[in-house]
Amino acid sequence: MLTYLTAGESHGKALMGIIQGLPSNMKIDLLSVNSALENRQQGYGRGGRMAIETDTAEFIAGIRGGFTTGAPIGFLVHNKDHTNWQEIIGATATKLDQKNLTAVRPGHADLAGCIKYDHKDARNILERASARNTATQVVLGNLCKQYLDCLGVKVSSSVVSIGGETLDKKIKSKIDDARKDGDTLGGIVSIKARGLPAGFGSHISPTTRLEFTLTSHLSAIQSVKSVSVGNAAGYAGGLGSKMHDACYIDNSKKVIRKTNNAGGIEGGISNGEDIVLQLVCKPIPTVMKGLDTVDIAAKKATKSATERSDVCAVEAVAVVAESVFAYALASVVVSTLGGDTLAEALERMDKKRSKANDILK
Ligand code: EPS
Repeated sequence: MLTYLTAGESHGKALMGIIQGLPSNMKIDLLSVNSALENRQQGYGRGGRMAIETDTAEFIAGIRGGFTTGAPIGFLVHNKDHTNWQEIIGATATKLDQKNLTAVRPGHADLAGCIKYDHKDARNILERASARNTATQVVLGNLCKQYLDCLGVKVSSSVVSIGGETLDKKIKSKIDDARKDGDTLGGIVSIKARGLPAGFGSHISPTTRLEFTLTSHLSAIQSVKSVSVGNAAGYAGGLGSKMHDACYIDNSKKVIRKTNNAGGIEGGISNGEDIVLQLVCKPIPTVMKGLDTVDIAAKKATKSATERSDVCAVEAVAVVAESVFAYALASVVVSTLGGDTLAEALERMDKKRSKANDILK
């Protein structure tokens, strides 16, 4: 079983993560982990924090001499900005009345979190709710991506649109306008896995369906409000005779398709086509021009608080989504193939692949 746990506050000393269940003897490309972290920091519309941080993973367990040992992999991502927050965030912090946030931001966890955990200062909520934690998901997701890569499965992502625009130039000017106007933007991200053979996930129970695992993890990313599989919008208006992906036989007696509206999943099981999902991301909830809200300390109407923030983080979400997707897919692959070592997983993956290719032979 593949599991992970993360901890850390946005302005705490460091973010941390542990992932357990990856096989032994897998070579880890540490540069790939750090370049994924760097990619997460990029994108037009990111805020001032990204100029402060140079996110890198410090591995402290489970990798020896560049190879996994089979033990839990533990790591830290240090927050450089913590030097400015030492007395405000942390176990020994004393200045608990500084940087309070009481004019709760609609769209953020501030209000619901304060109600749930009985806080009067949303700082206690937002530090953990912040998308800063996605750095840990990028680290562990990149390890999963490398695992899938070893097994011949390639995971990728792309930005489909931002603020309704699809062309780079229009996107940039839309982000510039939003920044000038003290506003924020969301968008759509697409993710894909190529090379996954048929037979992962199962129709036998709702929770064993591949969509269950993939969409539940993806929909829990901070800004994500919907996750769809394949050509969901097309299904809404299309005819069954046109929308379902007809099967044909090629010269080498393999089953092939000419379309992939199903996004590579039928009956909760991978069918050998690319796994394709789309995510809709909301605009960042810290809106500089302020939204109508309430101050939970002063108990009166006001405008929402403004923290330093991003105007648009959709490009970063693509990197995060790719990582979370890699984890979710790897968790299904690990459960299906098992294997303590990478060699065992590889042998079982080969068998799965030949089984799918040989159905007509
Ligand atoms: C983020 C770090 C945060 C924000 C952003 C994501 O840093 P700071 O709060 O110090 O500016 O830039 O978080 C949010 C937009 C949010 O709503 O929490 C990061 O590392 O990605």
